Amino acid sequence: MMPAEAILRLEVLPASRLSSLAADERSGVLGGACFSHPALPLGTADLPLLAVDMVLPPGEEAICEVWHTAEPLESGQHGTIRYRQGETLLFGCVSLDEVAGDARPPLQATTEAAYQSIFELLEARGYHALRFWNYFPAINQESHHKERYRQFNIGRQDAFLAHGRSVIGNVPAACALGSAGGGLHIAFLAARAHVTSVENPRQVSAYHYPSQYGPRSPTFSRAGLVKLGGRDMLFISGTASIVGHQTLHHGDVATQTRECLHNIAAIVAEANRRAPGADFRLDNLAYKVYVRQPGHLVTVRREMAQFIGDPVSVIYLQADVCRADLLVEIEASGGHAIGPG
Ligand code: 3EB
Repeated sequence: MMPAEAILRLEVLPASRLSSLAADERSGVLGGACFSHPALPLGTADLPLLAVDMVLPPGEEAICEVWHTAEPLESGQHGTIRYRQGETLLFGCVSLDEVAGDARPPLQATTEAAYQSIFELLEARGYHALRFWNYFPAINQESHHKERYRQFNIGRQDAFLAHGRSVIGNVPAACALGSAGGGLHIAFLAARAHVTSVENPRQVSAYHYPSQYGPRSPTFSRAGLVKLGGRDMLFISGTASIVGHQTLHHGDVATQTRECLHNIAAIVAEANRRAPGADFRLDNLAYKVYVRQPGHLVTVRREMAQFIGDPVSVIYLQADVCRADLLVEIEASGGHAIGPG
């Protein structure tokens, strides 16, 4: 008998293979994101695939993260959001130019509008946000007397507040990285299931960061835990070399990488405590690693191998991280199937 297709599967594949996905494979694609420099015209308007301008390691091809599901799917559009939904899962993406409409910085206004529109969609269809991926250029640059990451945080939090959502506690997992160009890009995964936020006992919750990091704390949890198709799945937010609320190991990428991995290990332990049957382990997660300086890649790869061994899936990208003193950020997910179908 053929094994039943998993309710959620992550496949990492070269962008060049996207166009040759067979019709039966395409029908099961929930959505995803492709990374290349410059961003590729994907020619997949029927699927919510985000095209992000991000630099890959030397010699590496444009790469896509594609989420597949066994659920029958339908595509749709809500304003500028492209999405695809099944009975229990929804994936959406939106790419917007930053436009000034009023006195607010354009990035802040665009972020708030994008999140408001996403929340409208999720509320109308009864899905809970599980994981957001946020990408926009010049994340550490200042404009309108404020760092752009801080502008983003204000816009995001205002959208949560406008929709009567809590900005502490049960908030979605996320990451926010600097892209090499383009506008504001957001992808999100949502489920018709209860989502549990997981925090890291080694870190102050990001939504409680003190105001020295910005007038509004970032609205994200350290991880989201959800049970889908009888399986526990874990979505770990972008994780950096932060203990308490402080950046550790300034200028030392090897130690920062190890601190990231200690933090991920702590989140995994916390998730296993909440979902005792799950058995999340560092070596059965799929990783995405964002390295600020291309010259640090060799060191980060070595530290990853030393700490984890041979993880089932890793993507390396070059991106600016949301604090100028952070050299590396690592995200991960597990519990879903990983690899080609
Ligand atoms: C940190 O822990 C590092 O603003 O959505 C990690 C994950 C970070 C998500 C976000 C930011 C975000 O504060 C930065």
